[in-house]
Amino acid sequence: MFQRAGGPNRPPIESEKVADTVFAQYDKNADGMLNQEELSGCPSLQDAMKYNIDKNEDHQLSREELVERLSQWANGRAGVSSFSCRVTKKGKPLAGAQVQLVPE
Ligand SMILES: [Ca+2]
Ligand SMILES: [Ca+2]
Repeated sequence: MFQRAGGPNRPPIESEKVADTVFAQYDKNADGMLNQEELSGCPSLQDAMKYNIDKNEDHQLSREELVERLSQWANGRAGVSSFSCRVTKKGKPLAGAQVQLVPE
């Protein structure tokens, strides 16, 4: 098994950036959590809630939970075949922010 530079406990910068963008877009009430209603705007994430992404099982997605999952996906360790989430900012698509992580 390979270990990436930076150690296994440090989320890649990309995951942090993606999480920020996702929350900027979907956290409508800005409480730092994505609830079921907010997740309905992003079917891929809503789907992901079925696959242990919701660590504390409060049916809401925290930024930490998202970053952790994104990191796992980025490292290709999760059993999710694909993740696609179109990110827009202020109603306009954010250039280069289409998120697609496909584990090998
Ligand atoms: Ca929220
Ligand atoms: Ca949670």
